Amino acid sequence: DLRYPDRLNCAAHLLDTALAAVGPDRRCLISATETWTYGDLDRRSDQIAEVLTTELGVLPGHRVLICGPNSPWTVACWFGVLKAGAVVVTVVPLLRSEEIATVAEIADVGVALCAPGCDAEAVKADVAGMRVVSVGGSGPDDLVARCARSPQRRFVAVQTSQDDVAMIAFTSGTTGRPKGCMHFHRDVLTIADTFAKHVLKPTADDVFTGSPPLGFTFGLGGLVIFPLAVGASTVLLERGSPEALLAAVEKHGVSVLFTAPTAYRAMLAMLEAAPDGGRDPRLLTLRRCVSAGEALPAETWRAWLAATDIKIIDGIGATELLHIFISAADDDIRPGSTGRPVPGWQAAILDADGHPVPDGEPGLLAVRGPIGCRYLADERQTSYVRHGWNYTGDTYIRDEDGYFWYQARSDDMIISSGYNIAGPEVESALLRHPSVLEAGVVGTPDPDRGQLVTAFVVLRPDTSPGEATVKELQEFVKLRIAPYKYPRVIHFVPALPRTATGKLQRFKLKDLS
Ligand code: 3UK
Repeated sequence: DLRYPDRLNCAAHLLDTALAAVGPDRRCLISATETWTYGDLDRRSDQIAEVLTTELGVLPGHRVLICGPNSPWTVACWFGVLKAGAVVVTVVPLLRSEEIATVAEIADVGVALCAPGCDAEAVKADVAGMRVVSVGGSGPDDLVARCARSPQRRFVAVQTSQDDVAMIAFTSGTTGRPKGCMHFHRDVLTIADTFAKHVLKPTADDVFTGSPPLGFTFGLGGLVIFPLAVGASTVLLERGSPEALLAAVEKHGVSVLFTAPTAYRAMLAMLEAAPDGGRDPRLLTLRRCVSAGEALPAETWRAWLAATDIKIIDGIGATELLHIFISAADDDIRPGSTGRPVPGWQAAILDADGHPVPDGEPGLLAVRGPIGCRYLADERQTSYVRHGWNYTGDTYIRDEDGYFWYQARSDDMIISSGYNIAGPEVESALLRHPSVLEAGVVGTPDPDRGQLVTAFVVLRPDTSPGEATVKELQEFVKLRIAPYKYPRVIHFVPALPRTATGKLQRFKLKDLS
């Protein structure tokens, strides 16, 4: 049942529910230097709302940009802005000032809350009328200092409607002008009541951690909304490298992990078998692992199962639809497949005209459910939302049992000598070779074949990148998938270009060759 009261402020609702369930002294946000209880988060977000409304002129409906690392203060800003009835605008950190300025202009941002890492002054110069306030920096104007001075009184959260916009999340897309995706207050609760409730099933005793930035809705859901909706605690890492993830799991007894496929592979390369051949002693508390952002190859899923006895939950989500809408669940898992629609969601494979494509054949993934895509002032709305469905831009196959198998981003399908080839399938085949750590496969222009299947491969440290290895990898692929798909060109590289959210930047690979 996804009905919510008409008057709904998702921030106040989440915190009030958690406080009623676990009380104010329960640990909520844990960072390298601080531990905040639920009471701390409630009090500090009240103070932020107070400062925003009384000192910074923020009114309900105003847009407030938050640019900060995964930290307790970034979370407090998120709750404070929403309690004030304003709209949170999120970006992933590490954006350059020019990109932040573009986002600020599209979203008509009045106030920007920026942690020290974010180039606040540079942004200010570019956006007329935007006030930049530092968070966790120094000086009397810093938000943390303002909060310390503000009266210790309760802020009565603005009574927004369930379908008032709560947040505008900018897509982590790798090309083109950034798109702002608007989501309602009810949408924030809906992700906890669909994917989290039916698939993840967390409890108040769980400890969450992961690598995605909070400015990316994968991170916001997995590291803030899901744990807080059940009164659990969450470990926020400023740098969620694979080393840092392993260390955090051990140090804080983490039970739920959110990260992307590359990080699972990198962690596997670092794991040590316990003396009895069992699980790495650092990972004993781990219970659930979620992977999203790009496809999880069956090989990675199997290797993680062998090392940890945990079945990774692969799920596809999108900024447009806030979080995960197709996923594996408990024992309902086919390695290499994304799984089936999350309860509450429908998915279909359609052609461009909205007609169904038969099972077993590739087509466009179309989904619909409790959350929809609403771009902020962007004409691309009508290419994402068509025929009553959200077209995610992915090519998928549904099998006869209803499982969805990722092929590629639709505009990344390689066409070589008339064959359609999905780069990720070739990548999965390469990853099965013991010398391959990472692989990225793209189509590059070729006068004879139209496009050539070209692979970029990161080898394990002990392998030599010579012509013999090229031949060996090509033969290896030919034996495992249809031979016409094998990479005719293989480049060895030290690393693959990826976004802050773990996605392979295929356009950069194309430029490299
Ligand atoms: C791709 C996947 C195969 C796919 C996201 C979980 O990634 C997220 O949002 P973005 O807007 O990108 C969306 C696109 O990414 N993708 C994501 N997950 C998978 N492809 N298998 C997967 N498991 O192309 C999709 O259209 O950056 C993921 C939760 C929230 C999110 N925003």
